[in-house]
Amino acid sequence: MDASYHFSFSLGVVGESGVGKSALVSCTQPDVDHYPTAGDDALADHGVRTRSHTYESRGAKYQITMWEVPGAPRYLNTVSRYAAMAAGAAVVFDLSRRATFERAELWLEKLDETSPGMPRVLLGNKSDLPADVEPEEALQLAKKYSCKYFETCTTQNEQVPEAFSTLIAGVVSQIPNPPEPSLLLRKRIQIGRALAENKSFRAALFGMEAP
Ligand SMILES: Nc1nc2c(ncn2[C@@H]2O[C@H](COP(=O)(O)OP(=O)(O)OP(=O)(O)O)[C@@H](O)[C@H]2O)c(=O)[nH]1
Ligand SMILES: [Mg+2]
Repeated sequence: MDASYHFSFSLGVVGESGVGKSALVSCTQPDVDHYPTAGDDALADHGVRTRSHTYESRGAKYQITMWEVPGAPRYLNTVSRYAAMAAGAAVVFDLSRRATFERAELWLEKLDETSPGMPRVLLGNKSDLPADVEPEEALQLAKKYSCKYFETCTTQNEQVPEAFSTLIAGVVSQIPNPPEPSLLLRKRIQIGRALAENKSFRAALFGMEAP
């Protein structure tokens, strides 16, 4: 794991079983080997899978940990526990299976309960398949929960980078200037080792003179 980041935070990927959460995480992190989920999940960690990567923007390095909770109903409470630690979340449904769209609102509500105002995106995945959900309906749901909507396809990596960049930008834009630790913690963003140890960078961020 790269310890040279300035900030770190986690993002949740939630939604019904089989909508493509694991595929989306793999798409975002192509260098990491595929990992098992769903039926073959180890119950010891409540089926939660986490993976980290670094992301750079405007000279700052972020360590981003993505976690995915399997879509089976027995994991709904696990989501709340993890959502309480996340800085942002993607709620995913399968465009070709209407029932998963109807359940997406439950996941959005659940996130609102634990993390009101947290940056989120709504993803209608599998845009390569015949759609069972009208774009207007999904846009309306996204509007109700103040999030952006993307139609993604993991097999062709369509709209996946755009969707996660938007989510990450939403989190990054909440970093206060100066990055006061208690405000950061409220947004579930941690200060990384690079920021803690790099006095000149920290000084610039805090608007102080470098020693
Ligand atoms: N056609 C199509 N199939 C996809 C797409 N994304 C994922 N899939 C397929 O959908 C199935 C389920 O994908 P997963 O990523 O395992 O779904 P999941 O949401 O992680 O499921 P759980 O872990 O059980 O909650 C797999 O067979 C994927 O190959 C897509 O964009 N288009
Ligand atoms: Mg999965």
